[in-house]
Amino acid sequence: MLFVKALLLSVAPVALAVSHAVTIGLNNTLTFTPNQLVAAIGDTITFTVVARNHSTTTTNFSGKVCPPPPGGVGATGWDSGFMSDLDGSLPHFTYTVVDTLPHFAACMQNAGAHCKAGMTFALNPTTDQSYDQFLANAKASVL
Ligand SMILES: *[C@@H]1O[C@H](CO)[C@@H](O)[C@H](O)[C@H]1NC(C)=O
Ligand SMILES: *[C@@H]1O[C@H](CO)[C@@H](O)[C@H](O)[C@H]1NC(C)=O
Ligand SMILES: *[C@@H]1O[C@H](CO)[C@@H](O)[C@H](O)[C@H]1NC(C)=O
Ligand SMILES: [Cu+2]
Repeated sequence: MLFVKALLLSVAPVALAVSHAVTIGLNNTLTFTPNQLVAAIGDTITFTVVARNHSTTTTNFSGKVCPPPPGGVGATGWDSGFMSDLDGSLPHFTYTVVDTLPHFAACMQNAGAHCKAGMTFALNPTTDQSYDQFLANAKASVL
């Protein structure tokens, strides 16, 4: 019994990276599905555009949320650049999570119009910086 316990402890928890999938433009809408998720360091998030021409680009939680700036906000943020599915190629972009900070992203298409329409996404949002508040900030953003 003691031996079994020791054996179990020795093979104890190895955190396995999870691959998360986010769909951009489902049903030809200005959306990220899901629009928020919790992910751990080492996990990957693959964003796939399934309609039209969009981006996933980090931006500020508040203030001038839209449009997100080229290159994205934050040293550990991301910017897919424009990805067009107008040719049906289902382009995708993969981000590997490197910290536990909240990250807020939006689509930069149409000079921020998609972002302002609510095309937004949050990675590891918090109580203080919630997805719903970010969405409200995006909709209130002055282009
Ligand atoms: C897409 O369409 C399906 C089926 O009608 C619906 O269940 C889903 O909520 C829609 N999603 C979005 C983001 O429009
Ligand atoms: C995607 O959108 C960007 C920005 O509007 C534009 O420059 C680019 O030409 C578009 N791509 C396609 C294939 O239409
Ligand atoms: C984002 O916020 C930072 C810090 O407040 C600011 O310096 C920067 O200009 C903002 N960027 C945009 C695109 O609004
Ligand atoms: Cu868009």
